[in-house]
Amino acid sequence: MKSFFHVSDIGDLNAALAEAMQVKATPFAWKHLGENKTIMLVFFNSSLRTRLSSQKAALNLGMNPIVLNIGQDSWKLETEMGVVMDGDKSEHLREAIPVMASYCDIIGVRSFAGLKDREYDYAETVLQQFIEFSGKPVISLESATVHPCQAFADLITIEEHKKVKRPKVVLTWAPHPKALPQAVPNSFAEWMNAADVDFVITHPHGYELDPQFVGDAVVEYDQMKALEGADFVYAKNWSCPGVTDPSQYGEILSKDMGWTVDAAHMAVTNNAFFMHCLPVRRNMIVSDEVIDAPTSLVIPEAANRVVSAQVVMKRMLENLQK
Ligand code: AN0
Ligand code: CP
Repeated sequence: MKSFFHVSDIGDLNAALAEAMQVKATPFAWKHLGENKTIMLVFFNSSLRTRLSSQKAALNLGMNPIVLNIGQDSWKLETEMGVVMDGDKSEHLREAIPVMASYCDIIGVRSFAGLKDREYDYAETVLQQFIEFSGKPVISLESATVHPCQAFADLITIEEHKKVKRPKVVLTWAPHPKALPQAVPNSFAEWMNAADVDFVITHPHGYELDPQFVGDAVVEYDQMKALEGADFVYAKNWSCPGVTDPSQYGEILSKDMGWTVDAAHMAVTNNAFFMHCLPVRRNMIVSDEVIDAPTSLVIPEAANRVVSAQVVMKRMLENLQK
């Protein structure tokens, strides 16, 4: 695996899930693979789960993780090409990336969407620079448009908890006070479309995700109707993807608290499990009652972030040995 961005990068999903279960059962069985190998984990944005689960996954594989928080531990980095660097950014990615690459074998990058320029974000401009200028395998640790380590962990969690062969999975938008990226719903949609599930997306008008991620999913604007008979309810806020009106890209179009997932929403489901990638704002996205119920999977879902990261790193290490 050269880079990890899209569901297509992981190949056959059943094989990936089988490998995930093996990794989960015997996490230290591949400790030799990472010997004398280093992964650089570069964070332009805050993180709890991605940071810790990536470090843990690397350590399980016997690999050394180095974490760099850009702008806090490092110089502030310029990401735009061709600019006069007379502002507060002391160093350009064009130098910083090859320097970081010279100290490691694999690079993971967290770089959120700026939510100002749709074209810039959807071209994955920062991640593409890491791919181009590092020459190393690159993992998206949530980049402008995707969060594949999260979506893979979500799929593992669904596989572990499903009670029917082909469960109904509903991705529902929920309100949030700040404008958030579309990376999590984009990747979740992409992975669910590739998985053996009935997939429905529900959101208020104007929140249509990019067609490349919606794929063949059913989009239902009536949230209650969408949730009927669901086996898994996956809540997430996202800002306007700017598909129907590009001028609204990154804006908050709704704060309708009627979309908060509460007991009344869960009552129309098939006793569904509740999922969220975390961090979550209680009583905005989901009521206390729903997230604290035994059907809430948020903690096992977060725990599976180690498993998904470890499968990805394991495959990259195996590839380096070829
Ligand atoms: C981020 C987001 O919505 O993309 C990270 C989620 C994993 N969430 C927040 O910034 C609250
Ligand atoms: N779910 C997730 O990626 O969490 P962090 O932002 O804390 O890494």
